[in-house]
Amino acid sequence: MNVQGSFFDDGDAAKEISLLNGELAYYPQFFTTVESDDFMRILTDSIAWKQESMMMYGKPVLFPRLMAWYGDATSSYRFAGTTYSPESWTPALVQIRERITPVSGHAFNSVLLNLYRNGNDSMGWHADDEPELGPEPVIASVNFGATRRFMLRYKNDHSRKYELPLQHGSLLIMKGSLQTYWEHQVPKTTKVNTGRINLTFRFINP
Ligand SMILES: O=C(O)CCC(=O)C(=O)O
Repeated sequence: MNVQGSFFDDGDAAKEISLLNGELAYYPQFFTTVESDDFMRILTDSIAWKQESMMMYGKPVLFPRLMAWYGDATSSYRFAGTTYSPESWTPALVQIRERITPVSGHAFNSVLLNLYRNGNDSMGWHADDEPELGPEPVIASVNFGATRRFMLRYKNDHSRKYELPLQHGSLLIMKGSLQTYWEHQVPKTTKVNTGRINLTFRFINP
């Protein structure tokens, strides 16, 4: 695979990454290990996880992961053909949001949570470019649990790629025109047998 850039060996310093037509900021140890262990446990136990499905060729197909949608009452979100109404913010989600808001320089009114039970769970290529997110959305992605590969590819030239290992306690901010020009995925892997929770904080235009 032609990976154009990655920083598996770059240590734990925060980084700003400028891609062609897209910006990322990565904070590998945004939360301490103790905080991250606590959030992993609390979110696993307290979130209303569901295995949702989408229609493909007239048949329901289960998403290969568990999901949940939380936020302000006004922040319904439509993706993959279904409109999701938010559950109310929990104390842990409010705490995480308060920590990431000043760094992101952006207000968030909702969060999509994904629980990857092991390496067999995944998310396919897509961009977070739904109209209710606006033209250049700032999306803050928080990660707890197993490290998984976060891969990006340029929409008009799939040989242009980038990838990051999103580790326990990390924060990744996606911004600028990233969602217009790039897609991302979390592929399956046989190397991971443990769970991972990803939270993407968003602002939905009511
Ligand atoms: O799990 C991840 O890191 C990716 C999540 C994602 O792509 C999304 O929520 O749109």
